[in-house]
Amino acid sequence: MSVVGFDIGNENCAIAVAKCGGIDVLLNDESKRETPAVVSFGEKQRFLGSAGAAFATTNPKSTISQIKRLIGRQYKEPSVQEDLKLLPFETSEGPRGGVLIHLEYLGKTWTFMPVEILGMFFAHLKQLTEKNLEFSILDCVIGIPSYFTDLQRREYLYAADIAGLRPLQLMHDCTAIALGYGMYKTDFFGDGPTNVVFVDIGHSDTQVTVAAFEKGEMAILSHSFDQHLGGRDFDEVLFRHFAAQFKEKYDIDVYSNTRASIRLMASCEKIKKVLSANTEATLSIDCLIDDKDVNGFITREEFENLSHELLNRVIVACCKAGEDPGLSVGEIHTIELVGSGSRIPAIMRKLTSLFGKEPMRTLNGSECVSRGCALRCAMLSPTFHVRDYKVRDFFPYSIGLFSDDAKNERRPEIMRFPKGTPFPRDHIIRYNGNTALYCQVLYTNKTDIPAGISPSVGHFMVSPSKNAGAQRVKGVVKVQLNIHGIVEIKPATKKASRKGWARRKNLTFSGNLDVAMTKDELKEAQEREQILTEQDINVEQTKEKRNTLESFIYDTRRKLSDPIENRYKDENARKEATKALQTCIQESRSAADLMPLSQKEEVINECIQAEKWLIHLTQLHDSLAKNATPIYCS
Ligand code: ATP
Ligand code: K
Ligand code: MG
Repeated sequence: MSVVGFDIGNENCAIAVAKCGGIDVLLNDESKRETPAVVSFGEKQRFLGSAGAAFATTNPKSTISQIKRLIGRQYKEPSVQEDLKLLPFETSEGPRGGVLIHLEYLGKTWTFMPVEILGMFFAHLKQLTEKNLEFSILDCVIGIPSYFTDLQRREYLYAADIAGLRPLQLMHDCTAIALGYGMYKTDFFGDGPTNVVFVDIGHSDTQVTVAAFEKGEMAILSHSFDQHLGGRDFDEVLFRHFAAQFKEKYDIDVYSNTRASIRLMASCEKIKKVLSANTEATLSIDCLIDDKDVNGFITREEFENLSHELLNRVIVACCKAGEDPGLSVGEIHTIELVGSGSRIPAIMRKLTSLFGKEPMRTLNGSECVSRGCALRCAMLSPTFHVRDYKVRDFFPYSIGLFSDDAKNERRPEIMRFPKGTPFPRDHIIRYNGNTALYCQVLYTNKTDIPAGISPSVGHFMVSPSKNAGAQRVKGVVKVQLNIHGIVEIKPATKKASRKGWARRKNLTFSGNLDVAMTKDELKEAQEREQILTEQDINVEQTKEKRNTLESFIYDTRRKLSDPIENRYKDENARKEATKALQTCIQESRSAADLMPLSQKEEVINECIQAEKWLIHLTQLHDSLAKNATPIYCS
């Protein structure tokens, strides 16, 4: 029995499973512990994860990466437009203002919502896990950035649904890290809480969380973030630097060429890594544009100067994290640095001078999120017994419920989950009346929510049901900030006002909190996922069939081409081989019947070739047999 934790990074994903013996990080098809978050649409099949990443430069228009950046966001948001500029695939505005991805696949144009692509990727992670564990899985905990909005969280749940996963919780990345940290660390618990700052710098974002640990429990004191600051921004600094240099030196405009841009960006990421271990680095790319080979050189110092502003933003995020709980640096016990984006030495230096002590790297920086999630999943799963450990998380936004009466412009506030609310959390609102109550759910502090994001979470209406007539109806409505940090509203009816009459279902409820996907869209996405998966499986099976066919042909050829004397000795073997080849051809033909047209043709052609060959050999054999004198006859 195992339960699973997924870390979904913008670049790298990790899978951890909790077993009775502890927590393991799984290896993917390439025996790596991290799987690139990529879905590539090839000529006839999709390539996911590591296999997909290989197509980033050769098939850029149909290779979808950085999907996490597009989940639950609006096409027109300026930061989305910035992201899209760097992504080579085609997009447009989709349903409800979201992003729509367009690509060519299997001879036609497809459009996918980011949630569907994420669903495909989740399905891939699920498949990798199942292959490893050799049984199927359903329950999981998935890490999410703490800055995710209601809509982004909902989209994650839909993507999981498309993939056939059941997230017991969407867990804030840093809360997962802190859980893994607190659960196993027992040495520092003295009197009162021990405050630890976790800094996670990934590919596209930075998250900073302060947690207070005590024996048997932990509480998150703050989450802060810069959702547009990660390793890729440092790559971009180098990219701009070299693009300008190459313009001057070689008179080439890298920006004008998608493939060249992708290649230069990949080289910049490489030299960024080189600069983490060396004080200088060189770059050279063959035939970047117009057959021109380019060369570049940069020192670590130059790179740090170019990155000055980015480095300061890491500090800004850390300072914000200390503001909410009102902690001074003296009250911080330790700083733990995770995420591969944090490997730039200047970051360590900056943090050391901010906190007055050097941050630690005691955690495995690329596995700690998935490990924490797996641990959490074990805690939530009834099939595991985990030592009692209390986790109190912190909701980073303030959410308010406002009565949205057309006549009343003031929109009185009905209730609020203030920033920092531990969740899951329920709030009951009482309803007593005979008219409909319209409610708006809004983020109330615009400075907290990511820039460009709509403050609206949604709206809903509660009204007396028709059979209540004109009489006043009493009821309660449960507003919940659920375990995923999503607002849910449920009517919980009590009794009607007439004495002693217990009336159930006397309130009707309608709402539009759930705008991530319509039922039809979800159904369509699930059906498409099934079709696409079948296609992938078919192609894989075709490959297998072809391999078997080829090895059969090879094998039979070897047997049939044995020296003539052996053939007479081993007439049975020859017959068997011939028969086996015939069966193989037959099987391949019937498999081909189920395949899409283009593959069918290929397999049938192979079969025809094999048949011709078989006939030729049989004839050859027969004619030889007629003319030769058997050397040995029993
Ligand atoms: P996110 O958490 O933002 O969604 P992620 O979890 O996929 O993304 P990580 O795997 O933590 O991101 O980090 C990836 C980033 O780390 C990349 O930008 C990569 O270039 C960078 N990186 C990896 N190794 C080094 C290194 N040695 N020096 C500098 N940067 C590095
Ligand atoms: K990661
Ligand atoms: Mg990450």
